[in-house]
Amino acid sequence: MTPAVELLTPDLGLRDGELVDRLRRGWVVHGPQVRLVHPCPDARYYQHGWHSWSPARWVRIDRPPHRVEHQDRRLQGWDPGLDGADGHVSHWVGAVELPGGEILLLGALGVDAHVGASGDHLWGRSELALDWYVAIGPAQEVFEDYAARLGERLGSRTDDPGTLWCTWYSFGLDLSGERVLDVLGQLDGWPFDVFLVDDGWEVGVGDWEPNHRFPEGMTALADEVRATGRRPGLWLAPLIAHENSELARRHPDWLVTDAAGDPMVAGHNWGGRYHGLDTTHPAVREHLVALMRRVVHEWGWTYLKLDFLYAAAIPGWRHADDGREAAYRSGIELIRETVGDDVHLNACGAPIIPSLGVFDSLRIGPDVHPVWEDDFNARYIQDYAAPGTRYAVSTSVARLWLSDVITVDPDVAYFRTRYNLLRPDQRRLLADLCRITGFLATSDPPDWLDPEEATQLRDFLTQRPTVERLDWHRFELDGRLVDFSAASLDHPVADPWVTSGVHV
Ligand code: 9PG
Repeated sequence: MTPAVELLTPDLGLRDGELVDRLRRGWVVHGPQVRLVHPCPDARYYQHGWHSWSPARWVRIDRPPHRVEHQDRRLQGWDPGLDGADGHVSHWVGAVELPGGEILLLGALGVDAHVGASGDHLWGRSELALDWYVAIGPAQEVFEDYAARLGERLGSRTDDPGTLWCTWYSFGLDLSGERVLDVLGQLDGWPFDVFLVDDGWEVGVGDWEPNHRFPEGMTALADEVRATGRRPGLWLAPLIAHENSELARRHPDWLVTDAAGDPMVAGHNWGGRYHGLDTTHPAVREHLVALMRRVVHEWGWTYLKLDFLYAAAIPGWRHADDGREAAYRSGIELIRETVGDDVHLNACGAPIIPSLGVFDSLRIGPDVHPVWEDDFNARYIQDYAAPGTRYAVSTSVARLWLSDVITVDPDVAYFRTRYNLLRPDQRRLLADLCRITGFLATSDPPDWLDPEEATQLRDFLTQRPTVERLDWHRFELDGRLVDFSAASLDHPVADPWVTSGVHV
């Protein structure tokens, strides 16, 4: 069936048949707004969240939009700039399933743009006029095509950092130089290329100096890592400042503010509020250059996980006002320029499309967790940006189409049963997702693993299975079927009898 797509942008002057032909080949239209009328009000809509942790999935257009309303909703990935928007809203890209199984996709070829679906139309809006990609075809093909066009506009940058060991998912903030050296010792003989010191080493979020638990200092620690033949990796959140940080106290004018000049709250963590830095402010730009020079050129860390990045793109007042995602992008471009091309930059909590072409790898889902889904969360608020292996797998699978333009990071896999409530099949699904992306990371310390778990981890790090994608959720790994439907938070295809017991 040929869908009756009506494209209501000015001056197209095309009749329907001609239009559909063009859309099958993929088409670029220009303007601040696009409206596409489609014949499928009860179909599913591909909703794409703002940053790494925000959900991406297929939702039914005729279900009420699901928004998490609590004080942390910014952190949870809902862009407050979209409050009041009608229907289901997306960032940069959305798509509708058409009868017969193909999709109609509308995607911005630039930043500061939104897409939404309500009733029988798909709309796109941006603050400034920009190019939009519109296409009809099989889902994977159309998404990959869109990604290729994005790559042409924003740049594409992929880099396999190799196998990675990260402190976060075993030790969290309970970190010290001593503990880091202990794990480094345990990893002797294990094939890890990168050793990543995650959150917990710093004096404060905004104050990027080692705390008292790291008396050896960051240069000596990077040297210790390098001496084991691994690349030293460090976590930092350079675009935020905690309310208690010295940076926030000394330089309130460096922060994104409200109209009254008070710092905007970008989220809550580390026992308080944190704010986003105004990356258009000349003093902030000087500060970022000095910080990156210190971490990379003075201390010697060459893999950086830059986190909570969305905070530099929240709505608010800035020194220069050319769009908030454009402001973010000018900040990360400055970081890239400062560190050079050889440093691997990993983006986390990052607005997705504005990060392309600058970062080497990008977290495409929320945090994994030694729990499939939190019971309270699943039952009551259904916040899919929260830590939970189900949420991480579901969102990451829905963003695999980005793989050609940036190395995608689905977070770490678990092999341990210690301190872990994941069932064996849930652990395997997560590890299979990591194998599919080729991003191979864990936080399991060898001394937490029994011999069988250790073998599984070693296989994970050393085997590179051939991957074939069968459809949106199903893959073959060395001929073995892997089906992500069990983790998926997609709404089922229209079925009037399925009304209870499903996620909103
Ligand atoms: C370090 C961690 C790890 C992790 C990141 C990020 O409060 N929160 O809602 C919240 C969300 C995400 C989060 C931490 C807290 O995780 O994704 O890998 O680096 O920061 O603090």
